[in-house]
Amino acid sequence: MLVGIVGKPSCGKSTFLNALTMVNAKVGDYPFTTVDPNRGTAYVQSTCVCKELEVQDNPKNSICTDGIRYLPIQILDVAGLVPGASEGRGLGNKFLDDLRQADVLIHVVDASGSLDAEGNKINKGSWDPLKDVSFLEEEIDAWIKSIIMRDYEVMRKKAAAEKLRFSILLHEKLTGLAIKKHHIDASIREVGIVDNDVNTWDENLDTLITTIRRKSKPIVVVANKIDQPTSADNFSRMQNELDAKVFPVSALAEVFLRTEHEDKTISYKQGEAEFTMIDEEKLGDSKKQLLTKIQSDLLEKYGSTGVHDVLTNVVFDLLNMIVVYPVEDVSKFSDKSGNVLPDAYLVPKGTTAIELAGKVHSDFAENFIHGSLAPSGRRVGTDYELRNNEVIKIVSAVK
Ligand SMILES: Nc1nc2c(ncn2[C@@H]2O[C@H](COP(=O)(O)OP(=O)(O)OP(=O)(O)O)[C@@H](O)[C@H]2O)c(=O)[nH]1
Ligand SMILES: [Mg+2]
Repeated sequence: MLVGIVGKPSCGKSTFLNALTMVNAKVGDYPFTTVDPNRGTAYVQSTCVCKELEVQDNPKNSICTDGIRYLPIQILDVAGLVPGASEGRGLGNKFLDDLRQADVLIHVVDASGSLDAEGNKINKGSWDPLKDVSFLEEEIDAWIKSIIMRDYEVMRKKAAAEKLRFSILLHEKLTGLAIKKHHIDASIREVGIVDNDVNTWDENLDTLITTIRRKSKPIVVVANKIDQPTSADNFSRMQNELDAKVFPVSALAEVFLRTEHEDKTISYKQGEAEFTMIDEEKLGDSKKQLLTKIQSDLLEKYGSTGVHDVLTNVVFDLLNMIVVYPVEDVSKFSDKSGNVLPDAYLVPKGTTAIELAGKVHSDFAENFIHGSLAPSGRRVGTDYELRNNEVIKIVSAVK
């Protein structure tokens, strides 16, 4: 799974990536600080099944601390997007091409309304952040359309001559954008296009593209810079007027708290509503004042800096993921080498035993015999739908 961070220049994308991952991507108060994308690994939290099973685990592909599993998620922070990017403005299609593989987008918006469409500083509060949301959606749609239009006539002719289904040609065209066949099929049904009637496509193409984009690259909105005085009102308007889920966030405050935690001046755990001061002398007066302000204006008001709530929501609500634990030994919950609950997999809700087998090893799906659930040992077949925190052995003919 790849999460893309998008938004106009200087809205705080790289700061948000740093807040999630602490990778130290370059941050600057001028547009296009980021040109080449920055990648990082963030960790989403889930209650580990080790607690329920009362075992001590030895995680391999994830981390477990105090009964909480931390599962790695790949995050990509790209260059800023300006209106007209799909026609080459700003860094143009480079930005968009970097996003090809993203399965979901986090749209970082400057909620304080202090940057114009191009990310230049303007008077505080003088820009309406709601406009950023529609701009971005329109740009992504225009980009997908430009890819389709390159071969639209050829596709049309081919479909008419060979009586082919449009969805198959469209999938071939869009597969490089991590757009799956089921996204296209569901969108065609929703828009009411007749798959093998070319004439019904033309008039519905724009609606179809928007529908495909919503399904294949869903967006959550981050109302960033919520620490600024002009942000609160904009945030409530965004919450009321947008279809997307909106989160109040201060990426800068999260980076500050985590840096101080690493410096051992405070004790702070990601996502929490409080911190404790450890070394007041080392902190000094100005940092102490800033911390008091963060406590009263941000943590007490919004419950946290918001950064981690966004990731949790993306993974478990928007993408509807569950966590499952494949093992080799159902009585010990271990792999071949005896590691207990070594791997935790994030899979979409509704994933079947055979689909999980394919994710663990492609040969396992082809040679699937059955699944065995732990601790009961109950046998399940190919179509068995996995539940959250299921521990399962895949039994296959492959040794
Ligand atoms: N007050 C405040 N400032 C922030 C916050 N997040 C980022 N900033 C500031 O916004 C400016 C731009 O931050 P970046 O993270 O470089 O923004 P970007 O979106 O990556 O910018 P480009 O790479 O140029 O597209 C910097 O001066 C940051 O310190 C925040 O939550 N609150
Ligand atoms: Mg950046």
